[in-house]
Amino acid sequence: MSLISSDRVRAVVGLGVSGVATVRFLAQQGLDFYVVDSREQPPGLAEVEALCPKERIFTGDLQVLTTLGVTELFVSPGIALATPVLQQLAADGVAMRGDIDLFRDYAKAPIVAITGSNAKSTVTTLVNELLLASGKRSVAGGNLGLPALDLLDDAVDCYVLELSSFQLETTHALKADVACLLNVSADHMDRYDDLYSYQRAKQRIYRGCQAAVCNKQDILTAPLLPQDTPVRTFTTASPDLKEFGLLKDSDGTWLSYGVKRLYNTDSIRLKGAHNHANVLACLAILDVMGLPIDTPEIAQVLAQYSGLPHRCETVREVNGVTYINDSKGTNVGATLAALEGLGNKQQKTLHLLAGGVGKGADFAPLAPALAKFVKHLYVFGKDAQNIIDIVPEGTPYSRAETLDEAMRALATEVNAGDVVLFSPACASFDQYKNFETRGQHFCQLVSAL
Ligand code: UMA
Ligand code: ADP
Repeated sequence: MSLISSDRVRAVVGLGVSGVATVRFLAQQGLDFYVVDSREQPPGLAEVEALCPKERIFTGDLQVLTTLGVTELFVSPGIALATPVLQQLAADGVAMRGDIDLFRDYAKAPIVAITGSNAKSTVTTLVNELLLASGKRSVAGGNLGLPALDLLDDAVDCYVLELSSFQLETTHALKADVACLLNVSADHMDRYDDLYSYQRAKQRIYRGCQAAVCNKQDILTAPLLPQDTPVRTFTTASPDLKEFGLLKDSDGTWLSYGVKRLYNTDSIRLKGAHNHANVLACLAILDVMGLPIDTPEIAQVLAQYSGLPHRCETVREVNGVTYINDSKGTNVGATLAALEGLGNKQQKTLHLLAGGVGKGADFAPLAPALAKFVKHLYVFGKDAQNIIDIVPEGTPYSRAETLDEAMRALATEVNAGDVVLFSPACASFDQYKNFETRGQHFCQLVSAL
């Protein structure tokens, strides 16, 4: 039986992967819908033409939505709700929903929902691995790549969803079993008026949740929930009694719960303080689900999980110089974490390659870390000048048009013992299709050295 009412006039807005998954799902339920995309030839058009009568598909302009008598829209995450035609329809009472809202209506198994400005994909994939190792039939998707609606399956024990602020804007009552907000730092400032409106979108993850996990060191992640909702916090400092954190002793640094030492950081493969925070968040999620966190199976996953490609990934060492690909560093917060995680406090060894599309970001928060850790900075791409504007005195920099050019400039500057960090602090779409192709290009340039 369909859960959604048949007297609504609905339209799927946008034909990327979320829109196509929504079309597929609505068609499977036997429901009628319109399909609209602002582009003449959207990527999913061919598949949608096989699922929906031609006279219900409109491409080239969203304005047509005002003529269809719609009452409910499924808006793709890449389309801002501030788009004038959507604002007009919302003011007329049309419901603005998204694929995650629809997923919520149909998902029967518990949902673990994860958001944050950074580390979402790392934590989502690791939680999924840990749940699988705990014997759960768990699946992961959402902003990670596989649209949530494609995950729906009655045989699943648990859904692990990575959610973006864009997806959360069109999700009204997620009611996750565990909702986790990892961190909030400025991103997508070309789509939000200010950090506060971006944070408000992120905080929607907590709506109606059964339990929450947040970051003790980031007040912007703190949830406002009924008092009896269990909340676990994590920190990279010493933990309070009912908190996940790091304890140091003569045997090293331990991932701990209160005073209980769980895992020595030497026994886990992910390195750097930011990754320790990520693992602590994963353990907090499992713990609040009532699952054991100190089993041999969990220990094995933590010892083996090396993270995803393009996230502080060591490419290779050439003549004593280590090259690191952090192409997924698409905002200031990610690049800061990489600089702090890899920088040497005693001696400046880092060569940072950065640039691309700044998405309206203020790069100033990078300045202290540049001064502290960076031996030479190389900037390229559309918003190179905005980065140059904040470079502190005493940090040498070179300006290039492209990554190839920046790599040529770098060749004469590096010495054995140095580390080359490709962490752009920017989106890639001025010169690349996405962060993956940008990262692959860096890896190719490094392979050719
Ligand atoms: N577009 C138009 N006109 C339209 C519809 C879309 O021009 O009518 C454009 C959008 O402006 C955007 C592009 O098409 O530039 C894709 O938008 P979309 O909403 O169709 O995107 P999907 O293909 O459905 O992919 C989305 C997420 N993309 C975005 O939020 C932009 C994917 O996250 C996600 O993996 C996928 O759903 C499955 O859930 C990508 C992403 O970049 C990786 N996310 C951002 C991030 O991580 O920072 C939020
Ligand atoms: P997201 O899915 O949120 O973009 P990823 O796991 O793909 O997150 O990592 C994105 C970027 O954030 C990478 O550059 C990675 O090195 C960096 N990063 C990973 N963990 C953290 C953290 N705890 N805080 C800040 N940045 C982080």
